[in-house]
Amino acid sequence: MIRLFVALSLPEALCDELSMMCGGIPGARWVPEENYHLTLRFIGEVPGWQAQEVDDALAGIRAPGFDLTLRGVGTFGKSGRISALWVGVEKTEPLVFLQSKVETALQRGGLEPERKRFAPHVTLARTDRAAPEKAIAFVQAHNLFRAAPVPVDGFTLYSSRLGKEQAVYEREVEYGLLDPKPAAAIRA
Ligand code: 2AM
Repeated sequence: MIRLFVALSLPEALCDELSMMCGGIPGARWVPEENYHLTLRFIGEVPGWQAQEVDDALAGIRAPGFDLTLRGVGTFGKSGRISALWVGVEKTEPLVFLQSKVETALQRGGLEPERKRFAPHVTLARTDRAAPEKAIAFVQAHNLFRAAPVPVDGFTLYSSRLGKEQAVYEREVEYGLLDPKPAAAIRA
């Protein structure tokens, strides 16, 4: 069995920028910079034969590249507990288009439909062992964060091995996106 997910990796300079924000919350488990990513679809544990079908399905995707903009900071959690801190992502049309292509391809590859709504984010920390006030203060301090847009020209099938402290992610396969439409073609 292999644990898989489909995600966008982020350029190193952007990861550096994100990691510079991190720190100052006792008990938080910060995601190591090399693990930052934007999940398009969590797949979970599948047998080897199905991983092959997933790969075949993803390889058939045709979608244009686009610019990705990270902005804002938020939390996941419920009933007064905050489980994660993340940086938000502008939910643009080409990003949603790619995510829906991935979803359709994976269903064709035999996976059950994803029930959760797509909420694009980059997780910075797990905070279930931290004081919620500290996580809230972090959000208030960084809420105006906005990164320069970065070009996205592909997406990645990652495997994940759960470690004691942090998961170990491996880039298994990279898939290219089509050249984005030139501005002149969009105006025409
Ligand atoms: P998260 O960062 O919001 O926790 C690899 O585990 C990636 O898949 C993570 O980015 C994680 O999102 C995402 N993911 C989505 N659903 C998941 C699940 N049920 N279990 C583990 N990871 C999940």
